[in-house]
Amino acid sequence: MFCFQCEQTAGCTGCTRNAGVCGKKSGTARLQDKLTGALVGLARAVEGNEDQVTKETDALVMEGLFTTITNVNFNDETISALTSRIHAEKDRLVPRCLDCASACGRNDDYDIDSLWDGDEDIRSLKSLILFGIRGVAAYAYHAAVLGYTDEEVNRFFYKALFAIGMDWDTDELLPIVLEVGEINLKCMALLDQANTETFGMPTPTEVPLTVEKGPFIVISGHDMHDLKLLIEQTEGKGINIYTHGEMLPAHAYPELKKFAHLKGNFGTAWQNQQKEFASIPAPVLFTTNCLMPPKPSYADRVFTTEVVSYPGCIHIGENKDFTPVIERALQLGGYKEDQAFTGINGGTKVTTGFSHGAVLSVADKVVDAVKSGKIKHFFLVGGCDGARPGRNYYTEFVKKTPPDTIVLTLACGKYRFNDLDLGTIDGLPRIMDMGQCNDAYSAIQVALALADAFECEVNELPLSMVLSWYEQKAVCILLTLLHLGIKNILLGPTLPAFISPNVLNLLIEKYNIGPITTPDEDMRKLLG
Ligand code: FSO
Ligand code: SF4
Repeated sequence: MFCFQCEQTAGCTGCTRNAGVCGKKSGTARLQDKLTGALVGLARAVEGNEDQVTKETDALVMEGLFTTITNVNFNDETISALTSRIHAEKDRLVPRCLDCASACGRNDDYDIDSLWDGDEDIRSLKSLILFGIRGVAAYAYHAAVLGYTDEEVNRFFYKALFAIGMDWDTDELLPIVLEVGEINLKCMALLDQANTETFGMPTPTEVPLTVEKGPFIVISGHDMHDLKLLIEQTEGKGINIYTHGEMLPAHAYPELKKFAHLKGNFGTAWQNQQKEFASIPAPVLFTTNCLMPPKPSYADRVFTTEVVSYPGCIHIGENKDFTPVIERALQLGGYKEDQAFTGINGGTKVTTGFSHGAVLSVADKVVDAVKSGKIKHFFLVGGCDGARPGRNYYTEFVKKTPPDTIVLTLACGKYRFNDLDLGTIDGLPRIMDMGQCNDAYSAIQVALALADAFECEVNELPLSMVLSWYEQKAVCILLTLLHLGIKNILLGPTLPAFISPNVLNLLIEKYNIGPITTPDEDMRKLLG
């Protein structure tokens, strides 16, 4: 196998043995490569047949790309079935192919090995495109579930997949890399619209970390629609719901927080799940990544839905009947007494919901505080968490931020510090959780509004971005920031293995992107 799409890749170069660091087996990796090759084949078949593309074709492409994101699907059976559906769709688009004896290469599946074994700069740029659109597809999928789609976003998937299959040089590929960022901005806006129009504008909300006695269900992942359905199906049944990981921001949406049995948040970021789920008397439902191979101690309590799948775990299908999860919760019964859990730093509650709507509603206050010198600097410390030991950098960095600075955060990396009480500035909390990784859209909106208020470029604001990455959604968000021309981003804990030295030099030259060093040194540099 060869896979180097995430931050924990073996030796910071690539997973090549019988299984990846994430637990993906080599056979599954091969099937995911085949699936991706089939998607390129489908994109080739779409070329010239655009009028034949239906919303089912688009949905299939989103599903195929999302399925191959790290920690989503470990199930050979579902991956193979999905590849067959992609082949069937290609045959529908180009039925004549089946009877044609000459191999024209126009509609063939792409052999992804030719990408992994190719020139390192081309491999680097194509990887940025491929991993980037995997991330975009996840966001497009969540929006589509709520009934929101965007033609331009959907069309771009075919363009990008087609490019991956072509023998193009760096000059041809580089603009497409940046276009991934542009399209992702549109896609995050679409998902923001889908979430806020469906569930209301998030408002700052305190979320307890205590699990109350009695039956409960833990729900993980990013899919708010699944959470809503689970909340509705458990209403009046004496079952409480606790969010986990990236589901935490759900507590801030008016149409979700109105349910009294959506009680609080359980656990921290994804990489701690094998320890945190081992002994809870409750089932866990995964709606997206990040699923780790379940340990025997709790495997029979793990349920999956949508594109998430793990062999042996019960999957809730399209009918969205959560009865098996509900029955398991009642059977397990929950805790006999309330359990007071804490965050990583000992805090008993966290706060979320600082969406663009919430922050911009107090924009005057923020601008005044900057003008009067009460706020000297903003840090966006956000992104994914992960298991690599160096990630405590982010906790240390936040602890070292001076009292006249604000920390904006988002995604699961915040669990390193979101239970810290850093106080307030003029009533504004010093740590503001803007939401999930896709809510980078909120951070961008706030940055643009501040630039507007101060009549300057975003790069001229007293704002620094200190980002952590793990999987492919972080790739598309990074490309969005580059598309917006944002400079001086610090990225860690390690740089992506798929960035070749030449591509890295290019990013440094154009955007002055750099690796994190130590909290002290970076703080000095950023405030200097
Ligand atoms: Fe984290 Fe996992 Fe949201 Fe990712 S839970 S790592 S970037 O899936 O998507 O932040
Ligand atoms: Fe390795 Fe990450 Fe690929 Fe898993 S997703 S096989 S850990 S590079």
